[in-house]
Amino acid sequence: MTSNKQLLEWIEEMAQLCKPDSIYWCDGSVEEKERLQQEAVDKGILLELDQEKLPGCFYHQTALNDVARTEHLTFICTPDKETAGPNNNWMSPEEAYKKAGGIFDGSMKGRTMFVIPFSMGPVGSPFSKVGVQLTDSIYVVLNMRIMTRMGKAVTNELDKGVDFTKCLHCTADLDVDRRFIMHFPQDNTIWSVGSGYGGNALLGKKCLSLRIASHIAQNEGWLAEHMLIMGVEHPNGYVDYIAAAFPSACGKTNLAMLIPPKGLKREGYRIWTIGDDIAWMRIDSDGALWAVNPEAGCFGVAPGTNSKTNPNAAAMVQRDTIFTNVVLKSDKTVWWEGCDGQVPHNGIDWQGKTWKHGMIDTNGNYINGAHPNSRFTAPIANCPSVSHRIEHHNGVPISAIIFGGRRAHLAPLVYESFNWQHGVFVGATMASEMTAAQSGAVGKVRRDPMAMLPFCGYNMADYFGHWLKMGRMMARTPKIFNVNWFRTDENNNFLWPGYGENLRVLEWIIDRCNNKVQAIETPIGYVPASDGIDMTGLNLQADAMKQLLNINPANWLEELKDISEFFDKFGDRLPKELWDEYAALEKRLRTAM
Ligand code: OXD
Ligand code: MN
Repeated sequence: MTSNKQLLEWIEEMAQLCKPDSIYWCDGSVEEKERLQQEAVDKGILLELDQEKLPGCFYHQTALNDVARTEHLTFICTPDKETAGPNNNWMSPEEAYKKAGGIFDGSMKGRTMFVIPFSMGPVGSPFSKVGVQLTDSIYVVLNMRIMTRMGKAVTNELDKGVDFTKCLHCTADLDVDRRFIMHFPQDNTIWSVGSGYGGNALLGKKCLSLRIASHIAQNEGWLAEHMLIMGVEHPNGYVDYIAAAFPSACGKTNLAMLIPPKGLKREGYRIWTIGDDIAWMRIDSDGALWAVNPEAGCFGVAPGTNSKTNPNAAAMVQRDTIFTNVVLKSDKTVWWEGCDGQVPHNGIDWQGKTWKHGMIDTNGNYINGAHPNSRFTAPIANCPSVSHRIEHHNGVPISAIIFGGRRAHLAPLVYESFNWQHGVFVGATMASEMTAAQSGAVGKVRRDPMAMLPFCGYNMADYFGHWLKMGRMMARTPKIFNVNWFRTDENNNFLWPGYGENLRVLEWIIDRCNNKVQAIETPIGYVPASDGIDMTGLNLQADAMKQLLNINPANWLEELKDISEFFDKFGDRLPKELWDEYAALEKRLRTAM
């Protein structure tokens, strides 16, 4: 319990609304974890996996209608609609509290209300924010235990009277028609009901660390971003840190945990993982940008993860991991499409059905055993490449910011913006083909500025303005780049091998940051010279690098039309600087035609 009066009063009020049979305060201890795991197993919420092969690992299956974030049911509830902006669904706070309140009312009858005190960021760091989540779900408690710093140490902070985000969550009846993920930035409050899926239910993650935090960051003068953080240790021992934003399920986890490929001219690189999804970045007293990962775990996409694509993640999930919606094998281990080892002949699929590899549906399509958005939840401390600096209260200094997305045809492998303002334009005009991480049309191109479209808790026009302002406040700005690992040839084959080989591109980026390599100026930014990226030991098809770096002004002019439609949505609120960048790019492209 706590001596924090405000917290006690809020819990009492929420308990009166949800009417649980009992209230349980989580202390975060190992004993508590083991007890809750056992209770979850007894209730059929978790299944214990083979503890010799996968020590500390469990398996969970969600409801069939609850497998991804539901952006159409996610709302920013500010007093006026303009503050939320055209990038968000909006509901007035009165209506939202009433609507969700009706579903929360009595929703925990017969259930326990768990109280989870948690810290995003190392407990007590100037970056960190405290939250308290109330939930009816043991699965959520056990996931929050991995994803956040949770329990007694945070209660001690709350006893000191620190401010906290009030996070109310109930799975209720998991009815998609009674599902809402509501954010009340003015009240520092989140209400999520009707879903147990990670991005909707682990409220420290997207809801607090991005939507609420982006609003706080705007007021306090820092950045809350959908970015991985990694350290690249040079052969001489110096470490450059990079923050990179990619839309959901576009390889942030793989990049953050990359293993240096064989054959680079300069040998002896080493990658250090700080975070794979979220970065909080502040300007320190040296005038540079410093970042922490507010999370303590990884909630990663399982399909495609194996010891070739991501050896570090493959090792990380061998213990203390919760697997959700993957294939359960008869030997009580797990499998997913693109997993290591033999393809199992049969198992239980993500829908709980008996599944055989090679089964096809009535349209002749392969039936997935694992859901394409099936996940692992694993402590980042178990990742072999984890950096000891994850616990540093002041974070790590950022040399480069990278934006990226899936673009089969348009964007080159890598380009560098001309300066911070142009870099903000590059981030603001990001677009990507959609993935299974959100319900919606997979493959459709959507504009996803800074990979924050689903996560920016306020009007994106103001968010762009905030980025511009941050640039003016820094004595030294990181350089801003754009990458595209997903460009294809005329037969739809990827031109770039990706994964570990991406270090070749990072090497060029870091060399640019350290003024060690020349670049070629193009209308969209600086690109590597034909010999700029170290290709030793890599067998690419002839002229692949030429295709990868090709910039087609006509296609970019076409893209500008879509960008202008997107910018128009923000009306006069869009910072003038972005239209200036737009006009300058258009001029450069026309000159190049
Ligand atoms: C995630 C997401 O889970 O972006 O990280 O959907
Ligand atoms: Mn994410």
